[in-house]
Amino acid sequence: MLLLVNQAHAASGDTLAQVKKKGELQCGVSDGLPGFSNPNAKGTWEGIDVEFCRAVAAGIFGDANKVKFIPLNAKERFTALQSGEVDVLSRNTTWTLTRDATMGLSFDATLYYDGQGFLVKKELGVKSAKELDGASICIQAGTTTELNVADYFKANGMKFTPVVFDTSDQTVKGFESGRCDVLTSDQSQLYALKIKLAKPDDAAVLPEVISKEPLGPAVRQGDEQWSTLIKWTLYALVNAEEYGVTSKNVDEMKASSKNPDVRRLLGLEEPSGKVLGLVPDWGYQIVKQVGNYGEVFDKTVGKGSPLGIDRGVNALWNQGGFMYAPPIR
Ligand SMILES: N[C@@H](CCC(=O)N[C@@H](CS)C(=O)NCC(=O)O)C(=O)O
Repeated sequence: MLLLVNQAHAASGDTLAQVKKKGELQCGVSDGLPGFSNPNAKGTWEGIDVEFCRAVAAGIFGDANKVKFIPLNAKERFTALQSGEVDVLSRNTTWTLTRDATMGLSFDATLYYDGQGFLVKKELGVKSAKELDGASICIQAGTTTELNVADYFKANGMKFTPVVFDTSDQTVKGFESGRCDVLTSDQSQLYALKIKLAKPDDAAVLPEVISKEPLGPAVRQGDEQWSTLIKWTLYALVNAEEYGVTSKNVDEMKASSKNPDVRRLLGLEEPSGKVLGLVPDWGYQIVKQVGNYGEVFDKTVGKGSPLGIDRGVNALWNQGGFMYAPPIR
């Protein structure tokens, strides 16, 4: 019965109305992955995927805290979204053709451009993934990781033994306890997982990146208003960085900026957040409460975080990266 109700809800295309009625956004995140979505010592969720949901809530409610985080492992995540258990999946999930076209899901924007890599024990003396013929490899079930590693070994005429786990904790423990020679996952996650190891310096990330992993939010297909709102939340974060609006200067910008791009972002000129069904000053609320894309990147996965990842291709388009948002006008 619950499933029927949820399916009806999913099909009716009124996710925004349902979320407003509930008074909170239900956001599907990982079971715990530093930098992306991970509860801190106080039990508060942190990470770039978490901040994205907080930005969505800031736009809907004017309050970034109106989010309930629902941890999901890789295998459960799509069912949770399809059945209506979560309103949005923000869980280091790769946008692929099969997921977009055949699962009743919609991927509309990329929050973090990633690619798959390998973590090896230094004692193996391996310097390249091409030297991994015959290796045993710890992988998480239900991921693109599982599929890509098979492709890579096949393409390079090599063999491997998969050692498959359901959660990242189990995968790391498997690697640490010697169940496998190598751990493979999205590269960003290798940095996150490496810091979880008892002896992080005994492991090394190999140079090869074997796939494209555009990670971003997914929603149910068939609710255009919701898809639009989700992607424009990301565009607000990115545009804010491009226009130099930060959580620190946003009040000053609101009071004195004459730049029409900034004024529209902050809801001072039309079109305001109302066209998305959001609070009129959606951009102001997002930047004030969550920060711009660069600030979010920095504190979660970037140089201001334990992961210390470079912006790389996740830099703005005008700084050599891929982050490009359509104009707010
Ligand atoms: N981006 C890939 C991999 C996603 C994935 O689940 N990676 C694992 C490897 S670290 C993970 O995040 N685990 C955390 C968890 O199970 O909650 C996908 O969408 O399939």
